[in-house]
Amino acid sequence: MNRASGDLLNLLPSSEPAVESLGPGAVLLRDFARGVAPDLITALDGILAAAPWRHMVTPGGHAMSVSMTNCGAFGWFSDRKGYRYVPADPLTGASWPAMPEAYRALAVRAAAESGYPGFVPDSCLINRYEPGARMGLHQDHDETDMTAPIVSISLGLPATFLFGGATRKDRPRRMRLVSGDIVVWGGASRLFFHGVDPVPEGEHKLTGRARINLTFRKAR
Ligand code: MD3
Ligand code: FE
Repeated sequence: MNRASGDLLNLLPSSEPAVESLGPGAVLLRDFARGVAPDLITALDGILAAAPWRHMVTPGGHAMSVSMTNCGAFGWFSDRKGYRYVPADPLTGASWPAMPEAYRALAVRAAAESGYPGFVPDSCLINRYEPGARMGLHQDHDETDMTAPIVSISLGLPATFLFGGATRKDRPRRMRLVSGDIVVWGGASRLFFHGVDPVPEGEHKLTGRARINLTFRKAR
């Protein structure tokens, strides 16, 4: 017996999240971060004071339309020399800001709810999409331990997420992610191609003209 199995039982109050499977190892927790979203945005101000938004440059020499920063022991970084995780912010030379405990705890709880107990994130890449910004289809393969999932928290403006397959030619499914949604990508989905369509114009009370995505990773 579980929440999805009953009819009358589902009328009972419950603090359990709505858990939806998206594919092998991928789980959508709709609204999971909604209540704490304002606190997550408040904590972001402290991170940005030390590590401001910047448009990273791809090895091909193009500035990404998404602006980024990081917190945690390691941060994802890209320039002409390639993609990699680094312990210090190349912009300032200082260590990346610490991962706020509220961030870490939420990501660990989301992973556990999704079937990944013992997730130990050491990196949080923070993406900022202004209207028009997008992320082309790609795989996340710069991490060492592919048995660890990636936890993604959407905040602010909605976006259409592209969820592909193991090869670039697998036609991606499109799904809308809104503020407060968390997706946990593990198992076979961990190396699936994915991306984000250009974010439509809009205004959100938490973030203004922006979508912000927190992605928790075990980099090393
Ligand atoms: C799906 N970010 O930073 S969520 C990224 O919304 C990235 O900002 C997107 O893709 C965003 O690399 C997507 C995170 C995500 C991360 C890893 C995945 C989705 C994934 C791995 C497999 C499938
Ligand atoms: Fe990605």
